[in-house]
Amino acid sequence: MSTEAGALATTPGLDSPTWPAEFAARYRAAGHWRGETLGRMLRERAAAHPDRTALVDPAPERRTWTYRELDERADRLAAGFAARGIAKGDRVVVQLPNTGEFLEVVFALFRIGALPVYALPAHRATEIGYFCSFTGAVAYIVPDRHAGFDHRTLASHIKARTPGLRHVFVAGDPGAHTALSDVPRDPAGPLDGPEPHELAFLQLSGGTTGVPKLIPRTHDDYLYSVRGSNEICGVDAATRYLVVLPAAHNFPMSSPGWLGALYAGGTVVLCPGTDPATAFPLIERERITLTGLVPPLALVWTQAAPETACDLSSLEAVLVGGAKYSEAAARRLEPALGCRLQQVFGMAEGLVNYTRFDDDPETVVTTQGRPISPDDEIRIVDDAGREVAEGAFGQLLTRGPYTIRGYWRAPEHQAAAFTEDGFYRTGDIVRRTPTGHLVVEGRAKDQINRGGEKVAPEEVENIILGHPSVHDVSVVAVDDDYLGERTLAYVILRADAAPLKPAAVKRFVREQGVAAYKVPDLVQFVDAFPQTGIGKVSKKGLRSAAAATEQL
Ligand code: OOB
Repeated sequence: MSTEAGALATTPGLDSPTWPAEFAARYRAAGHWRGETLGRMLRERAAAHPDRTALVDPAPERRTWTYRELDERADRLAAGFAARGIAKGDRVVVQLPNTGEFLEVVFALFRIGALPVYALPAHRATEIGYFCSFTGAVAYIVPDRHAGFDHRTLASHIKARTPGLRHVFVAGDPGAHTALSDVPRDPAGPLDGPEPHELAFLQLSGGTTGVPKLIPRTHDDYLYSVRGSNEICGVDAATRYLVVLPAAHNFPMSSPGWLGALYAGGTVVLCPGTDPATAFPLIERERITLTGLVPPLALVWTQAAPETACDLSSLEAVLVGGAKYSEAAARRLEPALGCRLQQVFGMAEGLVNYTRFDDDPETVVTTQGRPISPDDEIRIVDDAGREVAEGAFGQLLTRGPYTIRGYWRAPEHQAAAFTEDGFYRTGDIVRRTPTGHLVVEGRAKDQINRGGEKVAPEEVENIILGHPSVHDVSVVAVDDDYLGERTLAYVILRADAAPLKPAAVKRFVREQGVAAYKVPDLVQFVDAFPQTGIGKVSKKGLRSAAAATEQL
């Protein structure tokens, strides 16, 4: 595949730009890429300690699987999927909550070399329809019901309008589809499986454009980020990691997450909810040592911990990231939860930064950490792409052994998202301290970070523009004490349209079938948008107008 960005290395089957040969050689020589695959990793752990508990799924009744059981389940399901025609390189949209089936399914797909496309449980028809059609998915895997929503109905709708989608597998009662438990589990001959430099899965980008972009991660690069994270976070066989955030998100998957725990021979405990009433008793009962939270959850846990009757003393550290964690909130976490805080500033595209255990306490509460790898290259540049003075703010560009060189099948986005020499433009505004720690100061990209959940304004704007009464719309972030940011839609109605209520706009967005976190929190009707010098809608002007409006 050739791209506008010039001489980028590509490998057939990857469908995206990859690392040039000299970089790949350097990362291998440095021992970062070790020729591992996710499937073989689990196999080796199962051989080394078959009877250790790999995972605990506490709801509705407590189930535990040893490493041997998880490995065998993955093998048998891989055979069943293969018998159903799912092959290496095929895409499979996986939308499962935090349950044992999630791990069983993704390891089965890793074994085959089929690529999970990681949907979030909150996604609805618009997102899922897009993932299935854009990736040419052959299968879609759902729970029967989750959080009051019937995923089987959604799956029927998607299947009817996506001709290439051959299978829907359901964890639980299948309705009109195939139960995951009915997929034949006859042992198959050895599967070819993927090579370490090949793709392991497609992760979703937070998104700044009308539709999310897909992030191609390879086995080698991803496992390096897991191993590096484990070293930094002290993950070992005694680690008991609680998966609180959706297991499909990069943070609870690999920073160091459930993969880190499995890599080290520890135990993964899947949390069915995020609230202290669900999580705290589990921490006590399962003797949880480590977990990862977004800042709004960290706030809630910090407030609840001093009041709880649960024993949280097993907790050694809590990782907080995904959105800016305020210094004031960060200072309160350790005393309240009685464990160490580690800040994480990461992205599904690659680069992950952590504060370290031996950082001084001020660094832990005032910075978002420093990169995992000595080979993570960091550039902080001004709008013209020139490096800023040391310590000054600028846009963060990065390149390294686990940061992608391009999105999957998206050559049209290459030049905007990556420099010609392969640096990913994160869109984050940061400064670097003398110790090399990064402080996130803001954002240059058009994205709203709703407590870690990323919303692309353009996507929401396009939906609202579909309303017959709407002439124009602009979606911006407003500051929020709890979430950090919330979404505000400024709407200009058509001259001939009857007045609308904000609730009607929100309902319209919801009815289009999108994740609930994309429904605007606030809607304001205006006659015109502030404009920039060249007549474009000024988002900055809208943001300051929002800040000045009392009733917000
Ligand atoms: C994580 O990954 P994504 O892909 O959902 O979002 C990445 C973006 C970053 O570019 C940045 O804008 C924001 O989320 N972000 C933070 C942050 N951590 C992420 N902004 C301020 N402070 C932080 N600590 O969110 C993600 C992936 C792996 C580990 C942790 C988070």
